[in-house]
Amino acid sequence: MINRHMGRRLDRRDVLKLGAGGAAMAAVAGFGAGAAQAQAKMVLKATDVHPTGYPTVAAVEAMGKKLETATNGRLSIQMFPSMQLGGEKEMIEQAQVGALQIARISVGPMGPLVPEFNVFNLPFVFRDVTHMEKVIDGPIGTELLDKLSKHPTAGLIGLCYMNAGQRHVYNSKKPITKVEDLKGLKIRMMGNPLFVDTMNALGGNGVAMGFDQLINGMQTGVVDGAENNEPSYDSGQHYRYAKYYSKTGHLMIPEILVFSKKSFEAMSKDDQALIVKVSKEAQMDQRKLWYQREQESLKKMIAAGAIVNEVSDKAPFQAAVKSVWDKYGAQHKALIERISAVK
Ligand code: BDP
Repeated sequence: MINRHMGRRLDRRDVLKLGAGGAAMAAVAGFGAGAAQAQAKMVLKATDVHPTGYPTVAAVEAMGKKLETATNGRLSIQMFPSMQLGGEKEMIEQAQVGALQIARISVGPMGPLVPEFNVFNLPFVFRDVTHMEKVIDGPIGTELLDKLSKHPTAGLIGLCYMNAGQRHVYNSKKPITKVEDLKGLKIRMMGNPLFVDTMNALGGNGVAMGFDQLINGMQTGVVDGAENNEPSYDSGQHYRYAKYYSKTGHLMIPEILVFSKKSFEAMSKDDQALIVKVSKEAQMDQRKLWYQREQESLKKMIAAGAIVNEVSDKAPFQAAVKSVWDKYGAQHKALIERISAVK
């Protein structure tokens, strides 16, 4: 597969060849001894859809530096940014088989795997960013990460969350100031039926598509636009294809860092604990970078020609997505109540 923006994309065979710290782990299996495990050098492969310099990428790289320092270089992280290993779907699959260790993905595609995550994916579920941060930093956040880690077939360990601001609709046709403006617009949504239902409930036409397909989708007119936070819109240069950026703020979905369960279980308890510790620190490191980047991106995209508008009355948008809450929220009433009780 060729990715025009990044040069040749690695395919699954390359990934397996590059190894999941594979040689090191094979050596461990051969020795079968704890001592060998403690000494095995491992390069943890990490991936992200975003490019170098993006807050999530920088935070995971910083995590790698901490691992190197703490283990005298025995553990390190090699980052594959910019969708080099595919979109989020491919990233999840590779982590599941141990072909990569760390995938930084959105909670968005996690909903079909662990249904409780769909509560974070419900439109307008968080009052504001502070509310969202309190939820992910507190017991609910931890419980959901544990649910993922204990899931019998997901094959992933949930390490930590990261910030991703609010998602706003952008398109090539017109500014969205009221819910009726979405009518007839084809808007790319993340791969989870909840999001397509959300866009359809708002009156648009939701189209499920990988992030790695989006530019092509906008160029060919398969979609008129998409929805995302400012840093994604800016770093993907999506303003070149869809200049109207309307602050609908309909979704506030945290990011999640997942680790391959297969690889994790092959590591010593001490190494596992170290990875958990540095990832909790990464959750906070990323947050600082995020707030700076949001501001920078907003300035950059406006300078590049994006036309940004506020949406003053969100109430009709909230009313329109009631069917989504009925369909995906009814089975999680208690969790939703706990979330709204977080002050
Ligand atoms: C971005 C997330 C990224 C998602 C992307 C998307 O950081 O993980 O893949 O949105 O819309 O905000 O797919």
